[in-house]
Amino acid sequence: MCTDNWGRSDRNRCWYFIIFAALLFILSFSWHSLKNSQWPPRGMFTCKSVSHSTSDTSYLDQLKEVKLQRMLYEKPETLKPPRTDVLTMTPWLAPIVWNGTYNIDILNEQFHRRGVRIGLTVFAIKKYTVFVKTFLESAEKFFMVGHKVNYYVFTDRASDISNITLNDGRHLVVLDVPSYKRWQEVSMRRMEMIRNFSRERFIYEVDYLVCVDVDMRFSDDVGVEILSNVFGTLHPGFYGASRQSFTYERRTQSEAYIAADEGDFYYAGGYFGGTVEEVYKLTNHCHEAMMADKEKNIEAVWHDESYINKYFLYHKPTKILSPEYLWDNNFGVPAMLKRRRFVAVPKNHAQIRNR
Ligand code: 5GW
Ligand code: MN
Repeated sequence: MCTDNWGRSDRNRCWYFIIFAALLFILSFSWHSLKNSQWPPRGMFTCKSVSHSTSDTSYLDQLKEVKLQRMLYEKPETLKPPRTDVLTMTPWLAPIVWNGTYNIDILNEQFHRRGVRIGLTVFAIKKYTVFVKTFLESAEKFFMVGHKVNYYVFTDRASDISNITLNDGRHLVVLDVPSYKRWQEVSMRRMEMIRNFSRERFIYEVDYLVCVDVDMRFSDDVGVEILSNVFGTLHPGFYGASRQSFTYERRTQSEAYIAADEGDFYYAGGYFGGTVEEVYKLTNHCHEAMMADKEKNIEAVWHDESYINKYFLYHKPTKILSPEYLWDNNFGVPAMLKRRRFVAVPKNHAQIRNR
């Protein structure tokens, strides 16, 4: 078309035409993309087709239906909340579990249909083996009754753990672990050990972990209402306290440091849990923070509890247990406390803690 024997004006006209055609091409694609909100427009560049499956069936077609049975219960009342005396929801929409806020029949049905397995971890190092029998016997009566439960007892004195008879679907696993000389370290090293066993064992055996102190007894139901991705428990001594009176770590050098103008709740070190994956993340984070502090020759004021509080400040729990789930009768029985489900066993500090 633009051959040499054409005149100068012909050649110019030819170039104008090419530029005009190119503009038209670009404009038409722009219009196309505006109309279809797709850029680049299909076919503009050669593009590998995105295919997730070679057949006509999708992963979604294989999903099993989890359907509840017909159940009879009182309807929830939008304008009549079951509890008005306590906070039942955090500002990040995590439920705080109090008596009266949930229907255990609905929850049991849901968790049974999923066939959920629960691991309960507890440490009995040195003389604390004396607490194991009461702990396990009371758990058989009240903890996750009717569900699959593995008790994991971490101890340095396996021969002191007597075999108690367990109900169907429940197993006792005694795990040999080292003891540490300082009691602070006995308490803090729980994080490392739960982390290690989560990776090596728990992830293959259970869906959720519940990690608690052993110097306790169950005295009322503790069921699947506590389960969630990652949960903490309100400390019985601080549920009504101000931010300033929380005993967070206040030294800026520590990994557990929390500023005076931060903090949601004061969580207890002796009761947390969640999926094995989330408990792995929590315990790994806390253990690493403790090791970083150890390098700096600093140990947080309330040991593992301080690090958990820091963790939950920046990794908000998806559920929180009220002090019904962790009580000490030294605090009396306030009106808001309708049930005492898990209560501290009084201990003779001088006798139990030496050696
Ligand atoms: C020993 C001396 C002082 C503090 C703790 C211990 C200790 C704790 C121990 O010798 N052996 C042991 O297994 N523990 C574990 O750490 C227990 O599971 C215990 O429940 C947990 C936390 O220690 P506690 O229960 O004495 O802490 P508080 O704050 O509930 O009194
Ligand atoms: Mn305790």
